[in-house]
Amino acid sequence: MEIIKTDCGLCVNDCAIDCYVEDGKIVKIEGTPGHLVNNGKLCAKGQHRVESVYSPTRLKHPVKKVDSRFQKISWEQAYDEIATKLLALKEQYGARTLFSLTGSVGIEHFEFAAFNQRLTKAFGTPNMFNPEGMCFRIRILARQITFGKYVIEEPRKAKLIILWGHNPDDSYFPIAEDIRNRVKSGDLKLIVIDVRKIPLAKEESIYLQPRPGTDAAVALAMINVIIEENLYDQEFVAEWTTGFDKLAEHIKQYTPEKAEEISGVPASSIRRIARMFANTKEASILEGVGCLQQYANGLQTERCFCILMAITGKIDRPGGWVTCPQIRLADLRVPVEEKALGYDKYQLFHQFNKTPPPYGNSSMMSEAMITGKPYPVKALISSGGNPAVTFPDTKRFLEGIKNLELFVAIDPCMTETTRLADYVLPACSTLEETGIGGFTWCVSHCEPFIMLRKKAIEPLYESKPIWKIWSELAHKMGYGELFPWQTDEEVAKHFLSVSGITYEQLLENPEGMYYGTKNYEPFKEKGFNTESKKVELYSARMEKFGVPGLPSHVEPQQSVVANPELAREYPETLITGARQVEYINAQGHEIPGLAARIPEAVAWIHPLIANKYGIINGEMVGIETPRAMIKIKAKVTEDIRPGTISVPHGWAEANCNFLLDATLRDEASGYATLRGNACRIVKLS
Ligand SMILES: Nc1nc2c(c(=O)[nH]1)N[C@H]1C(S)=C(S)[C@@H](COP(=O)(O)OP(=O)(O)OC[C@H]3O[C@@H](n4cnc5c(=O)[nH]c(N)nc54)[C@H](O)[C@@H]3O)O[C@H]1N2
Ligand SMILES: Nc1nc2c(c(=O)[nH]1)N[C@H]1C(S)=C(S)[C@@H](COP(=O)(O)OP(=O)(O)OC[C@H]3O[C@@H](n4cnc5c(=O)[nH]c(N)nc54)[C@H](O)[C@@H]3O)O[C@H]1N2
Ligand code: SF4
Ligand SMILES: [Mo]
Repeated sequence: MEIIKTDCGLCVNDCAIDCYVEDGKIVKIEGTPGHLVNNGKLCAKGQHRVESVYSPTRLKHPVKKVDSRFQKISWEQAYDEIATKLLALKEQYGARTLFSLTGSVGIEHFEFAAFNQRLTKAFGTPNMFNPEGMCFRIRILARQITFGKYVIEEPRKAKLIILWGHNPDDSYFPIAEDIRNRVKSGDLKLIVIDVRKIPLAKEESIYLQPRPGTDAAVALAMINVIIEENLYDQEFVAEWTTGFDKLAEHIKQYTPEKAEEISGVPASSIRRIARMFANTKEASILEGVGCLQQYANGLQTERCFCILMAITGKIDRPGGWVTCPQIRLADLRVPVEEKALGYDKYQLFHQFNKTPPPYGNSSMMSEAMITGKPYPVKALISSGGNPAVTFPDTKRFLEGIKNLELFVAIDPCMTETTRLADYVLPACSTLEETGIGGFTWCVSHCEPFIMLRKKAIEPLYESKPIWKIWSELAHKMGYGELFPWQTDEEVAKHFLSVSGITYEQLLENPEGMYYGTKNYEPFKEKGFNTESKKVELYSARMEKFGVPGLPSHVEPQQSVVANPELAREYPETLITGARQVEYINAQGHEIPGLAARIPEAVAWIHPLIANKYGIINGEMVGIETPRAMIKIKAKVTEDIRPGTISVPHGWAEANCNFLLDATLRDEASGYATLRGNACRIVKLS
């Protein structure tokens, strides 16, 4: 039996695994013992990784829809027909008529997004959509605005962590384990700010439960306390920040009492945590990856966190938010003149950095497909995502794709989205191709560490690596010279060619290797990468794009305060998408071992609210918003704020995205509001 050391590749945690292969078949997967990322452990999904590779939903060959039924076709025929149709549509409507959409896999698999971008840009369309246009890109942007770079959390060195809208037990288990162990041993103090009483809030911790979408008010009041009580790092603020006076003036209105009125968090608790946070040198805000950004005030909430970290002197210092060198990999993008959807409307998002993000605003995608404005959209290629379940405002997405003349879906599995397509192309899973994996600089590991994601078995059935699918299609479309690579190895070598490390080095280090070292306080040598070379507490550049240079509290559009009339009909507040460790977004539901653990979607409802509607635990209920109603099982629990209903995402049969309205957005970034919406419960029996 051969053991291949690679990374799980199912989610951004990039856990290291040992893949046991016998006669070309994976027979067992274990966590790599002692590995820096996951220390030999796997989450529930990782434990069932073999079943996900051999899932009964795997696509075996390309198919084409004829008279509403899928017919098997050859790769050759699929490429020929798709290429011919795309070029004809370009001729008729212009290149922008093609939208390309990748899901979360397009973020986590480097090659995936890069090849997609290369082909769409060669075609001439700027319109690629990606969860980055609704997931964590604006958290990066807020940090770039403030610090001129993306500094990241270093939680393993922190002595105090504010876990803010983040439940790593479900979404980032390796860091949850570290937090739990260190809280137990007394090495770490923990503050949890969450609408739900998450498992870590039940450890030794301070737990605060704000009204959904009011976190900025709490953070602003913390800044108020820290400034009023002179708890800030005076030396750092004087030497390394700009705009402090403006901030001090602006913040006066946000007293803890005012924040209590807005958020429901007691003023005394805000004072207490502000003091603890300011007085602990090695302290960090560790927030949800997408969560708090997916509110009406998403970008500015992140700015509040940036300011809190900065004025207390926690930037580029151990345990705070630090600079972790990012590996440089070859850039495959081809320049394109046209501007992506949303470029003019959400200028800060698109135009703040010299290089615009390679994404359009996902929240505007369905609208454009439906209305044909600003231009007709006639083709969509969806890969590594399941937008029919995961994109907000499902009804409008389904309406939009009816207007397409060509819909191609690429995925290893048959999903709710691939079923809607005209052509479906089978991609192999990450355990069937070699590529760059194991990025640990990005989320909660904070190490300049990389490993090769190695092929354990040959692509199953007729499936192919995603880069190859894009390349072969490109050759058919006449862009062949831009895609000279023939093998996984050649592609990986090309990406690494500018990185300073070689493919061979990665092979020699099968469990991964460091490619650099972290330096603390690099600003002492070079300053910060902003125009002023300092941390910009107040940002004049934001104002240039029509966005306030200092953050304020902004109510969710449909909250009781913002829209009391609506609240009379829909008095509760919906939050969606709290993660579940068993599933990754909409993936994994077909795996028996996982389905046995959580067989169906459940909505969390506080007993007080359940009583109001006469609902008992386990009863099927309707959750209704002005957009739609879904049926889901009630979980009556005291672990959620009264008046807030939490519905998970990724469940096709109880799809919370039917409930959402993608035209409700964060005005600074164009991100759709995935939480804080008005809802009510409907008793069904
Ligand atoms: N209401 C609500 N909606 C949300 C969210 C929320 O919190 N609330 N969260 C949003 C966020 S943050 C995100 S990131 C999105 C995620 O949304 P998606 O990315 O659309 O969700 P997934 O179900 O992970 O879809 C990934 C797809 O990739 C396929 N896949 C897996 N591995 C591979 C591979 O190796 N190669 C290829 N080609 N394909 C592969 C899987 O089969 C699956 O169909 O959902 C968003 N939607
Ligand atoms: N197992 C698993 N892991 C995943 C994923 C998955 O689907 N499954 N998805 C991956 C992806 S794409 C992403 S983006 C990340 C998401 O990761 P995170 O964004 O960190 O999501 P969660 O860990 O669910 O934590 C969000 C928490 O925020 C709380 N919350 C909701 N609204 C508010 C609010 O207004 N204020 C406060 N203070 N708290 C609030 C919720 O109750 C929940 O506990 O996870 C990634 N990891
Ligand atoms: S957290 Fe689970 S799914 Fe994600 S990489 Fe690790 S084992 Fe795989
Ligand atoms: Mo995400």
